[in-house]
Amino acid sequence: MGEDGKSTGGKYVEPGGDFNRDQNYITTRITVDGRDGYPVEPGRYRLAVSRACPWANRLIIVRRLLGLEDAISMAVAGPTHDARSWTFDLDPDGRDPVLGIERLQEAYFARYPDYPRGITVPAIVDVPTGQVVTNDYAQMSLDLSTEWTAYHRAGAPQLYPEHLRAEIDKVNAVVFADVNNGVYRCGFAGSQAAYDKAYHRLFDRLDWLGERLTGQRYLVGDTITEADVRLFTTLVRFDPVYHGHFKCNRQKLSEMPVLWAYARDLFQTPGLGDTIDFDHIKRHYYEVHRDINPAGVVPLGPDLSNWLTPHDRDTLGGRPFGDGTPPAPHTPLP
Ligand SMILES: N[C@@H](CCC(=O)N[C@@H](CS)C(=O)NCC(=O)O)C(=O)O
Repeated sequence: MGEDGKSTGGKYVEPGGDFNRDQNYITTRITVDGRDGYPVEPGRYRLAVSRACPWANRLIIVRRLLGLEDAISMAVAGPTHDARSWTFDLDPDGRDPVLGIERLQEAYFARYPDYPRGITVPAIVDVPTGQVVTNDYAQMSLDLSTEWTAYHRAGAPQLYPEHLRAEIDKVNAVVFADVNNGVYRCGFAGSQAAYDKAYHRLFDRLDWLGERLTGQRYLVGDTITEADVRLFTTLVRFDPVYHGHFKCNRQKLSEMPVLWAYARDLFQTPGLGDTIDFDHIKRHYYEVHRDINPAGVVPLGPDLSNWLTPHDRDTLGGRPFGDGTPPAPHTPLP
């Protein structure tokens, strides 16, 4: 929270100009044994997201790939927000129909009346009490894979298989630092030196990822894992937002052949591309970040029809869902 009570989403710029992300989360976990007071229980929890947000997008994808739609319902906030953060303005009367609230802030304050940090998505809310359980997005998606197994659909893929966890964790750590958060570090840099450093760090890592993905279809092993989901939600925002708005402009994604084909392959895989709403994505960043885009003008481009062009990544082998199956077509999200 900023000094004026404005939610900052846990972001601030240090005196030297470096962007810093507040990584203190509500770390309560929903587990099979309920050790934090919140046992896995179908129908009890509601996942609050915005389709604009890359961190929330991961949860939307993982929930869908694992077939947890009936076990965990979803509240979808609109793409933009004001100083008090996310609102349920897509719902007919501006209220989430299950939680009965207009703002996600209400669920945070129900748990912690003086909650001092950003009101962020994704968050999981305990429906009976209306309280936020967790906003720890990284742990949340791993827990959907490992704690909610009893409610996975038949044919759900293994997104965090035990034998690959160490490697997935390693890749996730560098992808978070240099790419997922790296684009923000470029966009919110408060000095030339901080921007230069962030830019090189981002593109060096993208080069590294491009090399890694030249001979293999997915980041770890031969199936889609949590690591691919995390990289995908940043890549899909690259050309419409990060290239311009965040000045990540050495190349567009569509000018980096390997990463571009990799991203298109994932985009065209059921459960990934069908969660993407480019309009929400663009409106969120360009309208909300008035500090770096004061007029709030949303660019009309780029032309995004290129996402559906052939990628030829299947020639590398790989089995997107391993021994599992793709998710069924879904009801479109709001
Ligand atoms: N809380 C996480 C990720 C979630 C996050 O930053 N979500 C953004 C949207 S992409 C948000 O909810 N911002 C709310 C705000 O700025 O008020 C973090 O900051 O590392």
